[in-house]
Amino acid sequence: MVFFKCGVSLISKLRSRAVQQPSLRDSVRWLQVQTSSDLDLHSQLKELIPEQQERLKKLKSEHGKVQLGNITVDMVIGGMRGMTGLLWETSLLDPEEGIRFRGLSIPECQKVLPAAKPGGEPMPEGLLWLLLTGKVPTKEQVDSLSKELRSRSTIPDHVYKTINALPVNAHPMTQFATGVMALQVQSEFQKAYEKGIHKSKYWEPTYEDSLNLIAQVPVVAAYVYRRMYKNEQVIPMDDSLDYGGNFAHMLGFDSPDMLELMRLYLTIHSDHEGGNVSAHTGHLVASALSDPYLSFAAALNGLAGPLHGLANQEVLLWIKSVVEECGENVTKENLKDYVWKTLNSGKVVPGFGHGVLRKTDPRYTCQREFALKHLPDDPLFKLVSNLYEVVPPILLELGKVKNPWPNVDAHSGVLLNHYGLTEARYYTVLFGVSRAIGICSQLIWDRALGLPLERPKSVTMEWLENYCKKAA
Ligand code: NMX
Ligand code: MLT
Repeated sequence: MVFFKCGVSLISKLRSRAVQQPSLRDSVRWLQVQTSSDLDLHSQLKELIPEQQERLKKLKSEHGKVQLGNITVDMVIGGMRGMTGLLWETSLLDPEEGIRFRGLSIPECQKVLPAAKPGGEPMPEGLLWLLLTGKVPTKEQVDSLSKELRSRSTIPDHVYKTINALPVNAHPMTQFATGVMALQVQSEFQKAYEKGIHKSKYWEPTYEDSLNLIAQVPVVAAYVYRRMYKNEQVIPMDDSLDYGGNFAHMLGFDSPDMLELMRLYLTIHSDHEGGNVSAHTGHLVASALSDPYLSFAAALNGLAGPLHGLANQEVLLWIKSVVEECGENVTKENLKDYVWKTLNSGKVVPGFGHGVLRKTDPRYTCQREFALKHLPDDPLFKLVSNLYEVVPPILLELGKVKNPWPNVDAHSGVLLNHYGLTEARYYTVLFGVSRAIGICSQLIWDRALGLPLERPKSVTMEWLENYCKKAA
């Protein structure tokens, strides 16, 4: 019996495409139609974990010595770009096509994941279920998970007091990461480890911490927003709302379109395979058996850098500076001049370029589609559309940029701004709330599969020089 919104046809289509595309075949192989009516995510995982443990054991014993290409000096000194060195089960990034969550692209997720309203955007709880189990959940399962997350969302009072100890104008990411660190006090993993727990059971308290963390980050994030920008007037959770809808509500935005935007936003920012700075940081810190709170707080500190998640803030501030200097109806010629002015002052054009992607980010495209549907006449959206035409040729002209196309951050700010969330410095917190879903999902699997301490080898320049001399 199949409990699945769009029926078997889409999965059949995916499977037949997977047969034609070997890269897709591996990711889709694990994706299954949800065949159980069990509403409990934990019992689903309990069933899946032994299978996947066996799969990893077999991979190690049968193929452990297979070589995966060659590592070059460029890769060693160039931020490990292009070096395959991490196991990350929840998603896989193709440079041309973009992200796939457990084998499903963003448009496919938009089709098959349950929505809060008919034909609406996917619910992030559904994506969480997909990332954790590799299965598309039913609407009933997603509703049950929404309820469970609400039941886990109570924040201990000391968390608010800890945030309040910071100046109210401290960067929102500093306040948010501080709040996450304060939540750590309740870690079930830490308690279990202190008591003594067998390593085969690590995933269970990690699961508890992860679901609690995912449930609580929107509440902490909304508190930071209301503290900073709305005279500390906190809005309580609405028990009738889902995860994404509730987050928008607690921030103070109740229009149905903003609720839909938040569901889409939290879904698409959640996971981007393992090598990006935040996911990799979370995974690295967790590899020392640090609990999910410690690991995720570390990830947030990476996300707060301007080359990574802070770029969403930088994009809107940059766009506003364009408007300030050139007006809202800026011509393409003036835009070109402004882009060159930015580059000539030694800065990057925020929202463009990527460490892996070599085409327009599908997360940009789906936000553009949202804008075309809901706010086609917004002046800043028009400006973003013009930038899509103006920036890539200029970046190509520079001759060194590997990907001149827009990334996820090029678009998110103008959508939020349109619905009244105008405080750009806050935007990276939204990215962070979403990323808890991806990082924690993988972390549960890190523990279930018993992944080891991460500890790559480093060398000095002298070592490299000597090595290259010998190799010449
Ligand atoms: N504007 C100006 N220069 C750029 C840009 C850009 N948007 N993108 C890349 N370059 C430069 C880069 O700084 C480097 O210059 P140099 O050799 O002088 O150091 C050169 O082009 C080669 O860089 P790439 O190999 O193309 O890119 P890399 O993988 O090193 O970096 C980013 C990727 C995303 C850090 C880079 O494209 C960038 O700085 N983009 C703007 C910031 C941004 O939008 N970040 C958000 C990324 C997505 N996210 O959410 O994390
Ligand atoms: C992300 O979502 O993490 C960014 O696109 C950066 C990356 O993937 O490297």
